Amino acid sequence: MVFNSCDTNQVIDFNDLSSLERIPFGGVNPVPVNIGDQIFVGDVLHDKKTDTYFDVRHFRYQDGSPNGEGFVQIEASKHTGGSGYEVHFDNATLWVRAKVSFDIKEIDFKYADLGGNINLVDNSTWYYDDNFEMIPSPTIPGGMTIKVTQSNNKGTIHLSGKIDKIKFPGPILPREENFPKDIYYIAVVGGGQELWIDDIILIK
Ligand SMILES: [Ca+2]
Ligand SMILES: [Ca+2]
Repeated sequence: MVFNSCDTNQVIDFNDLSSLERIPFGGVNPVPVNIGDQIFVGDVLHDKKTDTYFDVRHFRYQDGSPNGEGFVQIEASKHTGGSGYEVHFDNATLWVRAKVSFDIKEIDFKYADLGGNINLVDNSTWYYDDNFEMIPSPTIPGGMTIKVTQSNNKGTIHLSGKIDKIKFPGPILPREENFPKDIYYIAVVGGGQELWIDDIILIK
């Protein structure tokens, strides 16, 4: 899906390192983000350009148990087909807190799944599966409509339909007590064990 430059959809491409900062667990002072820095569960990744916050949370296994040892990192790896840098997930999920002036109608993102399993949170429903394309479509029980286009381990996810703002469901791990509880998240774009994502587009 292509948007022209006057569209007000919000695109987060992770390409400008000077726009990114990490708020370490338990801290208030942001630190710079360099290529390959591990941003752990409990930390926050902030994109200053779009004023979007990403809470790094645990990866959850099929039985619901959490893995709190994971992290994300910015890489120049080019797995997803996006431009510039992309985000690598190692047993983690990213929760989006976006300060947008419009209701989110659709969400797109590019991904590459090079191993392990994935998480996706559809409103308040957690999914665990081998691959995004195995999530039953088009309408998944949390109420969103999902379209997965995948070829050779990479693809695009398009979410539409009922995209709620959701409240933080409460801390699962001690490090997650750091996250604000009184604000809404627009969605979780997902996470995985050996996953890369890029070009998150929040669509009016
Ligand atoms: Ca990028
Ligand atoms: Ca997989």
